[in-house]
Amino acid sequence: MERIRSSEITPEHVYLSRRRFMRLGALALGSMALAGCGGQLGDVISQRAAGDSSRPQAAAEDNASATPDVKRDELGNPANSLETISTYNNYYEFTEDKEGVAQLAANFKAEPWKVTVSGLVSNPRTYDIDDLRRKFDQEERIYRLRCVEGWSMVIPWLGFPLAKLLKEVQPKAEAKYVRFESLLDPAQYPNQGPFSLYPWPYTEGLRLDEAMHDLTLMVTGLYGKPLPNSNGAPLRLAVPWKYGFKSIKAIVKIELVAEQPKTLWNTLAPHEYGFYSNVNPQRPHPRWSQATERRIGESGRRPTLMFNGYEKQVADLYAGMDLQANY
Ligand SMILES: Nc1nc2c(c(=O)[nH]1)N[C@H]1C(S)=C(S)[C@@H](COP(=O)(O)O)O[C@H]1N2
Ligand SMILES: [Mo]
Repeated sequence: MERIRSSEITPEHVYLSRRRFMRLGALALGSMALAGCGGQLGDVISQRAAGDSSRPQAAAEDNASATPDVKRDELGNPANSLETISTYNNYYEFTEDKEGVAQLAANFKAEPWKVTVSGLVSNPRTYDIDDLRRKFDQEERIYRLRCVEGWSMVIPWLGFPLAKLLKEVQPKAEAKYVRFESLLDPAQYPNQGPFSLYPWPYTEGLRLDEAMHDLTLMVTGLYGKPLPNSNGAPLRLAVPWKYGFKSIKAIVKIELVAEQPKTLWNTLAPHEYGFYSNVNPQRPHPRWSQATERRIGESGRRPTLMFNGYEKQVADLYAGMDLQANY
């Protein structure tokens, strides 16, 4: 199991913690909240200190890079292990603690499951997860996942291009965006309780041409097996050239719409999490640099690649667009 030092990343939810702190304000809670704050500031500082200088060393024991049959992405990067991929997760419906998700998700009810595809389409449909598995050939795609927090993994997903599903429902001419919605179920998700400050359900969105791009994958599994609950079973998205939060988990609704949809992170902190959120090493997050990342399983940091290394495939989508303004 890889060792993952939390001091090297700055969580997405710090903004929210700060807001919560300001809202609560109460003196009695002051010291507690400050302790949390200090820890997060410490994280930012140590991340800065880690800097760009340290070269990534050979992939760690976990990646089994010495093993000849290890799966690799098209750049030769070894995939992370199933163990690591399924036990280091961002899944805020359960908890903000990455290493706590898997346990809380152990009894999640991922079947039966239905997903509705509706909105500006000629042929709206509701699919059972088994329909999707049967109807569309499941292919393996080994993608890099780059979290906006500054860490990354290599994951052998199993799934099918979203474009195949969208073609079946036949988007109307007015459809310009796709809106995705995750499950809302406080009985299953401890962090969807009455005191949660998140605007649940988790929502995301893509422009229609992004959604139709061949790299955009509807994911039903990984390492050739059904998707672990902690990775968003039974159905999630993988959009490898965008920051990880765009790859929404536990999808129950897909809607074709005319206007750019609101999304959870963009609603919470629009200056930090733009609608596009394409991986861009030249555009720092307001609270940290995006120039480098830590590949889980490696020591040191590696340079972050434009569009997460998928520039050749996707740059055309953004021809003529100001990528600093449209972040
Ligand atoms: N529904 C939902 N989808 C989500 C999230 C979440 O909290 N809830 N977290 C996002 C973030 S921030 C990341 S980095 C990836 C992590 O995916 P993984 O745990 O499979 O690596 O899922 C994304 N999809
Ligand atoms: Mo993330």
